[in-house]
Amino acid sequence: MIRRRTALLPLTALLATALTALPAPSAAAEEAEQLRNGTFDTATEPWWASAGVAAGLSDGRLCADVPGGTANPWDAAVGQNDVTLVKGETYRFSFSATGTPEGHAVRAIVGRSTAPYDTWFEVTPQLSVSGNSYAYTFTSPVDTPQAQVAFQVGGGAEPWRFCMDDVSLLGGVPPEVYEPDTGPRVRVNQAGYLPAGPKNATLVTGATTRLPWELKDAAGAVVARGWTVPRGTDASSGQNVHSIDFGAYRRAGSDLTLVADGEASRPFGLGTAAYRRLRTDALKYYYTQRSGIEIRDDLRPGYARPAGHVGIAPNQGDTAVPCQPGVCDYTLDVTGGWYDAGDHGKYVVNGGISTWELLSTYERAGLARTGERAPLGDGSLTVPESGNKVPDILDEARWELEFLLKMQVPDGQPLAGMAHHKIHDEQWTGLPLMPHADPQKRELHPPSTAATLNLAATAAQAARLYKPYDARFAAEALSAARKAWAAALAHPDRYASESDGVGGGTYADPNVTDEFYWAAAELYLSTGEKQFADHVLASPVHTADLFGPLGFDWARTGAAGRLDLALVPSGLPGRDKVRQSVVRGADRYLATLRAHPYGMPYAPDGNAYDWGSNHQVLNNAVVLATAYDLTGAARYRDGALQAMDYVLGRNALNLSYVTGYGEVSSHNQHARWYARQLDASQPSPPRGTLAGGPNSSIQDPFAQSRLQGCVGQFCYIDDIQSWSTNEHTVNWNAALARMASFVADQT
Ligand code: 9MR
Repeated sequence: MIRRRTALLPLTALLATALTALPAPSAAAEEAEQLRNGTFDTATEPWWASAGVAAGLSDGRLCADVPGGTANPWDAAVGQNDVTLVKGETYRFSFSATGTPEGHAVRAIVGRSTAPYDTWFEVTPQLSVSGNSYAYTFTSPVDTPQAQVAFQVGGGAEPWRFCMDDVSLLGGVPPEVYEPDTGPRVRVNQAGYLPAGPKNATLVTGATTRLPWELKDAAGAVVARGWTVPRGTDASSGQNVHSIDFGAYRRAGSDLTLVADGEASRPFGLGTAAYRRLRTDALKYYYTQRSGIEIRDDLRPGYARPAGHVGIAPNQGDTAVPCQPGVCDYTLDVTGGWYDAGDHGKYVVNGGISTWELLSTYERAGLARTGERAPLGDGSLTVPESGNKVPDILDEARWELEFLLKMQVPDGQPLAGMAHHKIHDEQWTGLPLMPHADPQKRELHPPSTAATLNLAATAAQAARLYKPYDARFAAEALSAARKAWAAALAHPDRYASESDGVGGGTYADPNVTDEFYWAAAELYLSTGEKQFADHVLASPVHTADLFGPLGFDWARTGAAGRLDLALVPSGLPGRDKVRQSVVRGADRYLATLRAHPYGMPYAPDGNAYDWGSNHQVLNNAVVLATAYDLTGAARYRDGALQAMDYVLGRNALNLSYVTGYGEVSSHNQHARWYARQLDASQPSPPRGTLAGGPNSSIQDPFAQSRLQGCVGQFCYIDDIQSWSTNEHTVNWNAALARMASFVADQT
């Protein structure tokens, strides 16, 4: 819900939400129109129309006859160039428009008028024949004299007519204040609690002394009661809060509510079924992310689509992908794998940690006292390979592994054995865009040491896990891992460039000591060879504290090695110390969680929430879960379970960050092919898709225009344009899958 600054601010005094942290409106810049001739009284100049679009003056408006049969919105457009934008200045972009016949939408953008055509603001409103006025506010992330305002009208099968008038881009306006609709002030895990597990909630209130609470069943009868515990001001939200512990109530049920301070929470259940479903859904997410294969409607109703990037026009790949100019003179078939996120890129760094976390979900299930492999087994995920007698989770991970192997530089080429860092489009594409409809040139980017070690680590891990099912594949993976390891040793400092971020993400990581450690650990666990044990024992990472506030992720992979060395049996000298280090890390996360009124094992320095913070919370929970697996001490299991509460609704926004779980959940994640917010014919992301979550750096213009000055948990918006707070990715969902599997195993 978006309201203007003049809106009443109910409860703000006591909620002390992000609003109070907003900077005072800057000494108002003069409001100034940036567009020329937006009224079309006598002419259409200096507006342009793209080839094939007949545009002209009509009743004091600009009207354009749009041809049918184009593929993408930007294939037909009208616009104006040479617009100046000032970084940090807020603009009101407004226009009126009609579309004839009914049913068309326009993609209105403010972006760069030259390559790489960055888009700084975009909206895609539905048009009507009778006409509407539209107005939006955004803050420019750049200084440039070369912006354009464009109305993209392509992508339709049939010709239609677009008319517009009163087009304005007014600079110097006050930023718009976004006030999230956070619903009832009692915050619970909306997906539910385990009957035998901990049950905690958070109350947002102005009260500073304890208040009574009641737990009500579906019929409204009070089944438990108690007192809140005042916790003061929570740094992660700026709110005054109390915590509620109703763990003594253990009867399974649905539609319970927790009532305190005159407010009833969103409904929740006490049961185990939701977590068994979540384990499956979080893993099923990967099939619809697959590249190079048709997605079947019988397997994922509503998500069918043609195979992406298999060399059928307008796709240009991925069957024979060249390098970026000057990088290599061969092409590679790199079909397959998972698309990384909402984009069509495929990245070895990030594919690696994602594959590891799925493989480790399976590996843990076979090693831990509460682990169960059957729910991950053949037929569990309804993928095309179901029925092949191989656990479905391994079939899914293999889809990515095969791609990772294809990214290895072939024998006889310079840097043979290394892995290309990534493959993606030459330019960023707009939204929505189905994978098979992506017309961009695809390119291989230079090999990197980090990618090579991601390949070595995951292929080595695969070698031990696939052996019972496919000895040939296991052997092939191991030899690729060895080759990659040798290549990384020979080229230990080839880093992906921080500036190689056009058309895809950089995933640049200037420190690969941790990747060396992780790869050596996996190679050791699969081969038992001394050379790898020696590397592990000599690495500074082996004794470093890896369990800091932010936790582990695609760039900080030491923990992947450490957790596996702790969990997977081996003869590593000093293995007890390794296990103790994980338990010590878990103790730290437990202390964080207990001090946190929202009960989460995440309190980043300076309250600076990281990109993808939801998965950082979950990865910290993985450390707690592993400590439980290692020690059997219930406090670690309970800590891991509590971390899930945060992700599933016990948070400042009162929102479940997992699509389809809880009464109110994220469902507009930044996505090119689950883009329902932009195109009603597309689906929302599938059930079990995790949103990235609060990100204090709010890198995208949409978030910048809505969330300036946000505090911690409030740096999030469930809008498809907010790629820095609301994307979905294969690595984030892997953390969700691993935790969902752990929780389901506790039933
Ligand atoms: O999550 C990634 C974040 O940690 C990085 O800082 C950023 C820049 O490399 O990229 C993020 O990942 C994005 C990737 O680059 C491209 N696909 C979508 C990913 C999620 O936004």
